Amino acid sequence: MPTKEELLKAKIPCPETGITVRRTFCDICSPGAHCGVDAYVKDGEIIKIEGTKDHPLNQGLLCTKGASNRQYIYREDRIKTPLKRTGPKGSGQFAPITWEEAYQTIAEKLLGYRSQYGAQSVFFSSGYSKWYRPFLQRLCYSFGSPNYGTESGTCFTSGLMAWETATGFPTRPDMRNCRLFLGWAHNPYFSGYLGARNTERLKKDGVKFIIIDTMYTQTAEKIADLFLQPRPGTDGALALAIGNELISNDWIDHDYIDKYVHGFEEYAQYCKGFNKDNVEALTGVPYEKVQKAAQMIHEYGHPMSIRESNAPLAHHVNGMQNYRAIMALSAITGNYDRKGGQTPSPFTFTHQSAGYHTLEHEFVDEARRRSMAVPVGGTRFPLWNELEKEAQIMDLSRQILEGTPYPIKALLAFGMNFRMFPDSEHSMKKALEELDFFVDVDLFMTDSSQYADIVLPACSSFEREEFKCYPGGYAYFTTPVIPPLYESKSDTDIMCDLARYMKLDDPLLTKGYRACMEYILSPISYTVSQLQDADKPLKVPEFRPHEEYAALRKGLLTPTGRFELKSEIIASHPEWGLDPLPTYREPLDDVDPEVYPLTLTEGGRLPNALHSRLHDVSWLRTLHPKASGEIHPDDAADYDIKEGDLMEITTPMGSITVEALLSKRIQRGLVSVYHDYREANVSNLLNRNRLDPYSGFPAFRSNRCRIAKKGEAHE
Ligand SMILES: Nc1nc2c(c(=O)[nH]1)N[C@H]1C(S)=C(S)[C@@H](COP(=O)(O)OP(=O)(O)OC[C@H]3O[C@@H](n4cnc5c(=O)[nH]c(N)nc54)[C@H](O)[C@@H]3O)O[C@H]1N2
Ligand SMILES: Nc1nc2c(c(=O)[nH]1)N[C@H]1C(S)=C(S)[C@@H](COP(=O)(O)OP(=O)(O)OC[C@H]3O[C@@H](n4cnc5c(=O)[nH]c(N)nc54)[C@H](O)[C@@H]3O)O[C@H]1N2
Ligand SMILES: [Mo]
Repeated sequence: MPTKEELLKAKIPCPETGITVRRTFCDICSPGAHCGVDAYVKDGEIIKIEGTKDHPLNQGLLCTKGASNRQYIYREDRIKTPLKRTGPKGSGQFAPITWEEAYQTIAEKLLGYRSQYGAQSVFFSSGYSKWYRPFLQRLCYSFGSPNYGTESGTCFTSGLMAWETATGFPTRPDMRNCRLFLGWAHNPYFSGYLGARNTERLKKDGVKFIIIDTMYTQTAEKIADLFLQPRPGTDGALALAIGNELISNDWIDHDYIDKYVHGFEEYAQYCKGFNKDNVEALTGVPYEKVQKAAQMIHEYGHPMSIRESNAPLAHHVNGMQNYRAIMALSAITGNYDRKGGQTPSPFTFTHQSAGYHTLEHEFVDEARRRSMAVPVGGTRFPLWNELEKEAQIMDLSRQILEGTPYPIKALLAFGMNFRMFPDSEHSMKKALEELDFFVDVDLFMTDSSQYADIVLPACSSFEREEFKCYPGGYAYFTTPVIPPLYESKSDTDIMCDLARYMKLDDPLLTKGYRACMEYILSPISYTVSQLQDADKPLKVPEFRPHEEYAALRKGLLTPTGRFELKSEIIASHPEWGLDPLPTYREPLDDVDPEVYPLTLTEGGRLPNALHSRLHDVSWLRTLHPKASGEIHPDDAADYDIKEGDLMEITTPMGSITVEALLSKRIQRGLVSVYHDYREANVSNLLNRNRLDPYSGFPAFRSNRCRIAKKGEAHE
């Protein structure tokens, strides 16, 4: 028999050790994942974690980020109590206050701005976290402000808008049932490890892969049957050329187009402009590869599933139009609303499609008022405003600093990272300095929190209860595995408390998280307690799998009821100056190419990092310790730069210095920099006005730059 010490050392859960295993999930990365976690708890502390073996998503696996959860949640800079700022902004001088004082102050201030400047002068924002969003949105609308805006205004919404324009539905690839997978900017080895596992499984099952990426990635190397390497932001021209090739070879689905597609003739005509004479000059991809792609789509593309990755395709001044040009391939080959193609997937909860309905949208919409002002960004980005009816957060700093069309006085932020914004120093950081009142709710004391008037401590997913849905009809309701650390609270409790302190006329929100979730989940058979008792995701009886052609036959949610290659929403608003067809324009600005001969792409994902939140977690930081920039060895040779040298990258907006990494995976002429490093903030190199006029998205992935050697590797 092992001794108690041995059992403790091996962290064995049993009565002798007092260790218990409790279940929750990791919420560090994308809302789509949230892998199941078994937390080993002793005396209220998490001493070990493992992936949950019978979790339907991760089946026991965890990635590097997930495996570092203990270091993440026990970070030294966790905010311990509510704080109020006592020194100048940015000085780091704060004093602890009680929750009571914090709530009283916030309520008094926000209500004061509401009566003096109107409810729209208060902005309610969210960073990358998604789990609480319907609550924040409802809080905002119940307060009377139209200004709810989130990080999705740089991430996900451009792709969503492209689908809404064409079909009216959010849409996802039915990868599991396809014969050909078109992975457009798809490198799950870095950005979603479960996607990499699924991709490898399909490859073994004989699925064919076309991978289109600006870099020769692990996915290109291991998976691709055909690899195309365009220059950043030229994907629209490439997709239109593939469309042209499919049409001129008559490799399209005429019956499907006749019945379900709108604007084909005009689209086909427009595609003719992208052909063997210009495609290589426009995109860098040899025409033979375009032909080969079209041929593979013809041979294997029934069904064909396309994954257009939201961020790298959207992060260009022409991003949404490029995305629409790629989607068009699904329509002309008859793959939309088809098994193994791309399927309409209405959201179940917080941007996730799980195949059943909840009352999330009712929960938000019933608090929305008709008379509210135009949200921030609504005038500048009219298509966004038409489709999303939320604020486009990319226009927030401008409106704070300029005060037009109306002043923004206060910001209630859940997770604010000013480095998320282009030209951060002069945009969002400056705006935080200028704001009259800024409340930041976060787990950690961040560089942005330094500018807050009040800072509130949020707890992690291990310390709260939370609802989550998963594809395939699953519903999961966690229970806290440890109590909230220090005086931290769950974000949704903070929102509901604030609704009470401000005495908002919202009988549901003021009842708290549980009551709201019971309402939101009322269409499903399980109660919140039943879901919690199960301790793992349950399959909901109301789950309805995708039914081929159902949406097409019923009529899509577009003005014509068809898949609109030519958008009638855009056509009916000529004053917007936007094109109804997925037209193409060059992604780079007109900065002098003689002075800035290279292209800067930034924000590629790293397996060990997630935006700003993991660079301070030491296990993960050691995997990529320095801010770096990747270049092709031949470009490096031109500038006498060697691996590890210090390299200065300059754009018209400024310079940063990073470590040079040489890689043949990157194409010549391109410099790729990872983002959110405090000591080398690449966002500062970007022009904050280089935004996609369709979506308002910034051009993180295509800018002109130049480089210079700044020092030798050993310095
Ligand atoms: N330069 C550059 N900028 C980018 C991008 C890029 O590629 N390059 N990508 C864009 C994209 S796609 C995205 S998604 C965004 C990322 O958006 P960001 O909002 O920058 O993402 P994070 O840094 O992960 O999180 C922001 C803050 O939320 C806090 N936080 C974490 N969990 C919680 C929680 O449960 N509650 C609360 N209240 N706070 C929490 C974190 O500690 C952090 O301070 O950045 C965008 N900006
Ligand atoms: N480890 C980790 N995972 C993450 C995140 C993270 O920060 N870290 N962030 C999450 C978030 S918020 C998001 S939005 C997703 C993003 O997820 P992804 O889109 O998968 O991530 P990226 O690495 O930005 O881009 C994928 C590929 O697109 C290529 N690419 C870049 N620009 C272009 C282009 O113009 N055209 C083409 N064809 N390819 C291009 C890149 O070389 C890269 O290989 O990742 C999520 N997953
Ligand atoms: Mo994102």
